[in-house]
Amino acid sequence: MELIFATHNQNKLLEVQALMPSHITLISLQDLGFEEDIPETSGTIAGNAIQKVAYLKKYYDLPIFADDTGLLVDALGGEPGVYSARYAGEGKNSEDNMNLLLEKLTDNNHRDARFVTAIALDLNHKQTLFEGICEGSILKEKKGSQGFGYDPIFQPKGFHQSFAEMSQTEKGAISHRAKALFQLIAYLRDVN
Ligand code: ITT
Repeated sequence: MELIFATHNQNKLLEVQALMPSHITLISLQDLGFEEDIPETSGTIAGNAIQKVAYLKKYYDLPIFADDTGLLVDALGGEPGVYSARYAGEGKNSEDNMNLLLEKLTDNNHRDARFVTAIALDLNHKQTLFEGICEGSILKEKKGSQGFGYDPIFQPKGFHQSFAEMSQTEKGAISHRAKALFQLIAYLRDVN
């Protein structure tokens, strides 16, 4: 089957491509030549995933899914959460976002955090939501150069490396995104 993945984030696309079974053909926004920004103005992670799918649905009548992800830090009351992409402000990048987070946690030893991914699917005009969570903690400094976003400062629970020190396969075995995606894949297998 063919499935549109409504993301402009090439790193997400690569992670998802690596985990998709061969009977599902992923169509990227690049494949479609769709360059428009997709609004993400909902107050929740799940709401943003639903919003991205609904936006693309206006243009394409194919099965579509979208991923919205946030990093929730306990000591900051769940920040940056739904604001993860623009934590340090509009026009800022992942380095700025990580620096701000590290600054806010300076001298704080309570560093528990989790990544939450919501995947929204529209299949034959029926909407379904899947969620994946990866528990971990925020490191005191950046470690590693793989992955993307907040990966250099996030250490998943039970591991001694940051996500950015892991290969794509290692991250893909335990990540928030993989957990949500495996549910999506199982759902698609059951409905077909
Ligand atoms: P799309 O909306 O086009 O899919 P995006 O980069 O805007 O791409 P999100 O809103 O879901 O994606 O991401 C929110 C922020 O969280 C953004 O800064 C990402 O870099 C970061 N992020 C998402 N997934 C991540 C992951 O697996 N590891 C580290 N950071 C991640």
